[in-house]
Amino acid sequence: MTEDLRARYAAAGQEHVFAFWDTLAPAEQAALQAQLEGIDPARVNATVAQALAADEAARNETGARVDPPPADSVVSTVGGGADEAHYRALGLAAAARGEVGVLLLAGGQGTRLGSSAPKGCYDIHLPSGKSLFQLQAERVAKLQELASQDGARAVVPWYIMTSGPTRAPTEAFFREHAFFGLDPANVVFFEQGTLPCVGNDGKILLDTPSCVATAPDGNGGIYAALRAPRAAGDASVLEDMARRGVKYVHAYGVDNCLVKVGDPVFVGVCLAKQVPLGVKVVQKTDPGESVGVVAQKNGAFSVVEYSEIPPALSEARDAHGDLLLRAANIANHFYTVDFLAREVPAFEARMAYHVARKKIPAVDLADGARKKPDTPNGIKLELFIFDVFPFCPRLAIHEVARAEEFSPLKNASGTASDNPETSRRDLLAQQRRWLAAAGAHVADGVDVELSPRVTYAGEGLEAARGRTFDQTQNVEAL
Ligand code: UD2
Repeated sequence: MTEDLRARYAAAGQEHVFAFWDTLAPAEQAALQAQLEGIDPARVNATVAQALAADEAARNETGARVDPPPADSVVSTVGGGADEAHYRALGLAAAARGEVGVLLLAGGQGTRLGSSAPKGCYDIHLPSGKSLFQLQAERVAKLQELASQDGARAVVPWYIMTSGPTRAPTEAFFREHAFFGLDPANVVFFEQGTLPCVGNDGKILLDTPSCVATAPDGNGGIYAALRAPRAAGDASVLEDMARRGVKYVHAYGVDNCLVKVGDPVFVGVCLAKQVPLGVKVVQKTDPGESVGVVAQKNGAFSVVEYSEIPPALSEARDAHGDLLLRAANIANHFYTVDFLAREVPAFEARMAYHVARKKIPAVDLADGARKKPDTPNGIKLELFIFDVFPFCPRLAIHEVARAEEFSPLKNASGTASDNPETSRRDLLAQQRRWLAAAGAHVADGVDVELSPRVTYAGEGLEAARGRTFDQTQNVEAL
């Protein structure tokens, strides 16, 4: 091992990572050395210090002025209306010009769900048995079809951010399913960064005697990941977008079965408002719901995350009895590529990491045994995707109906909410509403699933008029 590597870790007070060096086989030593050379221990210390200071400040921040976002930044299409059609036309026209790309956030480890596979692989037990990835892939295909006019074949490239733990199984799942019919050339995988986990004492944790414990750097890791080469010689995502002429990006979380992938209405709202950044929200009614809330904090846009909001603020109500902060963030964002490529790098270093206190399996330095703690023994550092908000003076907040757009899969089957059962229920209820609006009749107790090949958001169901559906089924064509 090169002595200056050990010296760098010693200078940062992190020399304990070599504690078991002499017991390691040569291959293990090589693996540990390679991993340690990819980590800057001094930067880890600085990042931890900045994160802990920001966490402390946020917890003790009494002077912060937190208000609902200004009304003129909010556009609501709840209940549809003429404006929605106008926005949809703007968004579809941009997609038709090849200017819209979709960015899927799929690096989360889904620990609350209890599944070891990436969340997108999850089967919420629809009649079709489709996974979340398949539903989203077919929505991309349908959007391309809706945007294709006069014979031109619109392409909506799909960029999928994975993390260390989710990359291989995600790519394998797409290959096994032949990319769900999409052209693989338009599905671009990339990987977010990871950061070492540190103990409550700030010391880097070892997952094994020859491996540092690491975790994905949060969905805010997307900003650095967009610029990083995807593999030796591969263009970065931003370079790929530039080559394709992509100007606008719709980014969303994988776990929402109702997500309108590349939503032309949302894109249209942001184009009409001419903003570099947009966020889709639904009305929050339960103070304890695990969602961030869009706010103005000390005069700047912000999302106050559910894991950091003081109870007094999450429970505060206005004169009408509604929650004061009720613009619930649903992990659904719009960007201009220009903002991502040119504006974010200028302020990125000022975004403080968040501290997630977790139970992290780690090697006990006293005896070299790997132990799974039953109380939080350390922190994972993560950036949140909305940490860019305070640096962006102009953004659009697009309010949509929860029943049409948001039913996240967070928890295991049988839990109280946000689970496979609620996902299945909400998607089938939405499609039952679409069929009723089209003049079809679905018998009680019957579940009729409409494939994204049939409809993207309830349009194109004229052929269902007058039909009665009396058997649970998945409809791939009308
Ligand atoms: C997210 C939002 C929260 C609310 C909630 C709604 C953030 C930071 N918080 O909270 O405000 O909107 O969702 O469902 O967005 N992900 C990565 N890499 C990571 C971590 C997460 O790609 O390192 C992805 C993850 O795969 C998912 C999305 O980001 O698609 C949200 O992650 P989560 O489900 O862990 O976030 P949650 O529920 O804590």
